[in-house]
Amino acid sequence: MKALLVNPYIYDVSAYDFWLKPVGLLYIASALKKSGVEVKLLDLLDRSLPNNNVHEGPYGTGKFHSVIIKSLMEEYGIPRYLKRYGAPKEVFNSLDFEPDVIMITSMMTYWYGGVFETIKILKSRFKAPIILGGNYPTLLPKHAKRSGADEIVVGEGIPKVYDAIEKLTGAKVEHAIGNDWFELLKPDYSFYKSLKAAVVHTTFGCPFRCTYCIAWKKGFKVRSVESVLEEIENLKSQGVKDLAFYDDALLVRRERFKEILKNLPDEMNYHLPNGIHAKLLDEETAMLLKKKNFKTIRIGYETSDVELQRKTGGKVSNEAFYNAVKLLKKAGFTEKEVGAYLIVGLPGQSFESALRDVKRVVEVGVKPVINEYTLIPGSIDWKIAVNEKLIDENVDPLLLNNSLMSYWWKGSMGIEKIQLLKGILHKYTLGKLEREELLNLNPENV
Ligand code: B12
Ligand code: SF4
Repeated sequence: MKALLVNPYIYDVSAYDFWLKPVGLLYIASALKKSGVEVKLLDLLDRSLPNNNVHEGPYGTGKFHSVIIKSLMEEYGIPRYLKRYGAPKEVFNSLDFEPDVIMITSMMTYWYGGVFETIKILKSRFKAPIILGGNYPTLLPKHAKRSGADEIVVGEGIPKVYDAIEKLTGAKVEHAIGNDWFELLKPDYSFYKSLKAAVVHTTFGCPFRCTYCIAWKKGFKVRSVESVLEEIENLKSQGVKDLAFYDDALLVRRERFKEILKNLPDEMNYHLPNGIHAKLLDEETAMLLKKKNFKTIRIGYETSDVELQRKTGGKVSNEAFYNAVKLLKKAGFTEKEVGAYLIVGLPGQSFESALRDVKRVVEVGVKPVINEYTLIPGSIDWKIAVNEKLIDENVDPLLLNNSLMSYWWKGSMGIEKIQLLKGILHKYTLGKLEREELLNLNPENV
C-alpha cells in the first residue's frame, strides 16, 4: 500500500511561515509506516521546495511564494486580494509516486479554497481516492463535502485514519496504533531535506472553555516527559535550530512542563507563538524559560476589560497578566521577546476598550500583538451569533477570515476603528509615536 500525504495550499489575504508544519499529517505518516504502508509527503508550504522561499525571516520563519487569485472587491466589496500561498504548481510534476490513497490535511476553515484547488490538481494527476481530514472538515463537515475529496474524516485520532483507508481502498491495513496515539507516536519529520525549524506538542487540546475558541472541543491529552524529550533530541539530531511549542495549554500541567524545561538541549532556540496562560506562570517557570533560551514568548491576554474577560470564559485576569509580565521581566526577558495577544473586534468591545488594552500592555513594557477577531464555526460565540441571527450559518467560510470579517460583520466595532487602532500600533512600532504620546492618546481625538 502506498499513501501520499499532502499539506495543501493556503488561500488568504496574507500568510507568513511562523514555524508552520502539518503536524497532524506527520503523526499520520508515523502511524502508517508502523502499519507497513509506504508513505510520501508533499508539503506545499515547505519553503525548501524550489521557488517557495521569497524571504528568510528570523529564527527559521519566512515568506512563502504567492500568486493573486482574485480581488475581493467586486464580489464582496472588500478591498483586498485573495492569494494562494505555497510552492509553484510545477512541484506536482516532480512527484514520481503512484499512490493507492491520498490523504490531505487542513488547518483554518477559511483556507478551504486552497484545499479545493489542491484536490483538483491531485485529481487531474492521480487515480487514487482522496481522504480529507483536519480542522476544516471537523468544524464544517457539510461544507467540506463540496471539496471533491472521496471521503472526509471528522475529528482526531489514528483509528479513524485506518478505517477511512480501508473503506476507500478495500485493502486491509494493520491497526498498529490505537487511541493512545499521542503518547506512542512522534511526528515523522524525515521527509524534509532541510529542517531548520520544527514544532512540538507536549499536550493536545485544552481543558478551558473560551467562547471564541474550539481547542477545548478536542478534549485534553498529555504526553509523558520522556516521550517529549526523546522527540526533541531526535529533532536536534536532524539539525533543528529553532523549535516552537504549539500547545494550546502548555502550562496546565506546570510541574511536568518544568521537568521538560530542565532537560531541554541547550543548543536550540525555543519559541512560544501560541499564547501561554498568565494565571499559570510561576517564577521558576519564567526563570527556566530564560535559562533555556526561549526567544519568543506570547501571553494570551486578549482583553483587559473585566466584563469581557468574564463573558469569554475567564482564562485571564489583569492581576494575572501583570504578575506574569513581572515574572518574565525579572527573569530577564526584554520587550522585544514578550508579546501580549489582544483580540480586537470581540462582540461588545468598543474602540475605547481596545485602545485601553493596547495602552495597558505598552505601560507594563511588553509588545501588544493584535489578533483580529474571527467567529469560529462550532465555537460558543458562533452558536450565540447564529441563534441571535447575527450570522448566517451558511455564510461563505472565506468571509470568516480574521482579516476580512470586520469589513462586513455588524457584530464587531467595524473595520475603520480596527484599522485606526492598527495604525496607531504600527506608528508606535516604527518609532513614529512615542510611548508617552501613545499612553496619553484620548480615544475621542484620534
Ligand atoms: C499551532 C496553531 C497556531 C500557530 C500556527 C498556525 C499555522 N498557520 O499553522 C499560530 C500561533 C501562528 C496560530 C495562529 C492563528 N490561529 Co491557530 N492554532 C494552532 C493550533 C493550536 C494547533 C494546530 C495543530 O498543529 N494541531 C495539532 C495536530 C496534531 O492536530 P490536527 O491538525 O487537528 O490533526 C489531527 C486531526 O485533525 C487529524 N487529521 C489532521 N489532518 C488529517 C488528514 C487526514 C486525511 C485525516 C484522516 C485526519 C487528519 O489527525 C490529527 C491527529 O489526530 C490550533 C488549535 C488546535 N488544537 O488544533 C489553532 C487554530 C487552528 N488556530 C486558529 C486561529 C483562529 C488562529 C488565528 C487566526 C488567531 C487569530 N485570530 O489571529 C491565527 C492566525 C493563523 C494564520 N493565519 O496562520 C483556530 C482555527 C479556526 C478556524 N476557523 O479554522 C484554531 C482551531 C484555534 C482556535 N482559536 O479555536 N495558530
Ligand atoms: S483560548 Fe486558549 S485557554 Fe481558551 S479554550 Fe482556547 S486554547 Fe484553551
